[in-house]
Amino acid sequence: MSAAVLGVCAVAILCVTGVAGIGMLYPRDSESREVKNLDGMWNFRADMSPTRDAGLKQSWFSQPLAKTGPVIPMPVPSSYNDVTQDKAIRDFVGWVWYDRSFFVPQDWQNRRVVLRFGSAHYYSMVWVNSQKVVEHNGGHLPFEAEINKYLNFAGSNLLTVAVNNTLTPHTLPPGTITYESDTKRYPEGYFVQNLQMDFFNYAGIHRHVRLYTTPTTYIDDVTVTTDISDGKGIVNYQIVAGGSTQGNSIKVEVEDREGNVVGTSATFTGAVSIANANLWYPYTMMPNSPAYLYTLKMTLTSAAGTDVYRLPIGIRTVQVTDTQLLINNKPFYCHGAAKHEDSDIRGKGLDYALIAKDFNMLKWLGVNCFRTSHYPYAEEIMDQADRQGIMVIDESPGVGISTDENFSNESLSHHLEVMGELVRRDKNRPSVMIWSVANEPATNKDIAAPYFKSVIGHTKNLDPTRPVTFVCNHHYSDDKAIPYVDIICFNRYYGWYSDTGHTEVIQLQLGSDMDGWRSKYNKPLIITEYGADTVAGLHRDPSSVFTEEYQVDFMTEYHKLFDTRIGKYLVGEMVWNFADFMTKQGVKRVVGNKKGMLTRQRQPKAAAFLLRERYHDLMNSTHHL
Ligand code: BDP
Repeated sequence: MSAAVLGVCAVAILCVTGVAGIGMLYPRDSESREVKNLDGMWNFRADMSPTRDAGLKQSWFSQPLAKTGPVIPMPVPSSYNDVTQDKAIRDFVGWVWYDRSFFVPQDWQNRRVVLRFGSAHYYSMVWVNSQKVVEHNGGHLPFEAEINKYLNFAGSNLLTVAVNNTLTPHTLPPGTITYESDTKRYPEGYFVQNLQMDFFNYAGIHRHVRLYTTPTTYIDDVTVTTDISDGKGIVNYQIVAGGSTQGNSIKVEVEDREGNVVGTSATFTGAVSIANANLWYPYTMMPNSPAYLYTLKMTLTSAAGTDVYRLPIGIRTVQVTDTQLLINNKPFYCHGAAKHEDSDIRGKGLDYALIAKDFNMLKWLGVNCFRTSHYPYAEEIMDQADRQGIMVIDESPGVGISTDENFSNESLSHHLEVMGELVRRDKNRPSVMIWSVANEPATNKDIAAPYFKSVIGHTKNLDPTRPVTFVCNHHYSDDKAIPYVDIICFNRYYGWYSDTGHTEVIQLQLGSDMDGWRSKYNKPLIITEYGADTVAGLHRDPSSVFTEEYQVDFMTEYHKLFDTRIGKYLVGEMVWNFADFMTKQGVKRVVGNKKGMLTRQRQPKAAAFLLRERYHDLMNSTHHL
């Protein structure tokens, strides 16, 4: 088998992104728009052929999947890995196929019909009635296509999706395939996927699949930035219309929570000023009225009729000074957690019960910020951060960038493209306070300097209003990319991966490390990871590694040191991790990574109570306005 068969971008010429227009607005109902959900039980078939290309060669998209061979029911959204009892599906690498049928109302014929995927991991091809409508390269961001010309309005339609989870040196995250040719040790054609990240490569159609309609002239995109001036909230906006550009007019209204119109405008680009504005604050800064959201109502009138789109917006500013992170010009101390999006059974599939539980647990812990380690999370999760007032470090899937190939021009151009898709999706979210372009890349390499200069510069061009960073695990003496960031984010494991079991060295080592960063760069710091694997229910006194007592002792040492730097230059701490999560199998992982404050079932370990007490104290001492 050749690498070309599995490598998703081995077919580089075909690697087009599925960008229908400029915008990627979340599908919302309105008086001019309709949304139809295509979630549910789909037909599923993994292409188990030795080269994984039988489906493509035999055009499985040209007929219902069940006619090409055996299919099983597969929920959408979900990862396919943990749903069946079949190890071959759990560990599958290559193309999997999904299909389902659907109808569209006949009165949709005169509207624009868009098919939108919240995300599918990693490379997707989509056919409607056997005709290719879109391809998308990347596992964590939405893509869509206008499908009017492929639709049958008089009967059933067939929707077929092929998804390939192969990671290559140029995907984000990157990975490789090893082909074993020693037939004394491996069966013929044997290959394995090597991961460069510490989480399971869950795959499938992970988020909603939806159809939505708009008039043929429509609101395609809007960019909102906000400011505060003399007690007034300023909403700067830029609206882009799609379809016909002739003779369109726009009405812009800002509505408060009660639906009162508090500001208006009638230009595509402009600013609305709101007197006595209610600012968007994280819930820890404004417990009685957190996360105030206004609605930006846009009404586009054209020869095609009227299109209405409502966007929730928060008025707030974010700034970084030499020593502080400022929200609305007030110091903000981030006490948070890094997360993952996975859970039992569904893998990384969108799950509203899990989202609600996670936000309830975040607040129970007293968390006021989280990092979307190590990929963009579902829009429905980001909605809750906006609504509930939790700050987010919004991270790209740039995790595990380590080999020379990962720094190649091909990788760089994909990384720039992914940052474009991420900023386009999340630019209007008040909760997003910092963009993180990568986690733990090999920034000790010389090539990392131009690479990250370019990715960070590109992201700043896309959004000049937010700080940009990457998360670093190198020492200040050998890192090459920190000069380009606005705020230093770094991960440390003293007393775990080094000096294992020796909590007594943590304060000394961490203190000199942090002071070193500070004196070299004069920028504020957030520690974005520190943690110890802990098997819930394992106890030992005095503590030793993997016990609940050790996690408590370990964190206590970190906390003592943090307390000596808060108010100087440390502007945030984030524990690794919010909850246990699945990884590939390995001798260092006992059914996944166990550094969670919570088990994978979201039950607290002893350290969760320690963290809760600390975060609630910090809330009172550092935040109340
Ligand atoms: C850090 C990584 C994170 C890992 C963690 C660990 O950023 O993805 O899960 O280490 O080893 O280096 O637990």
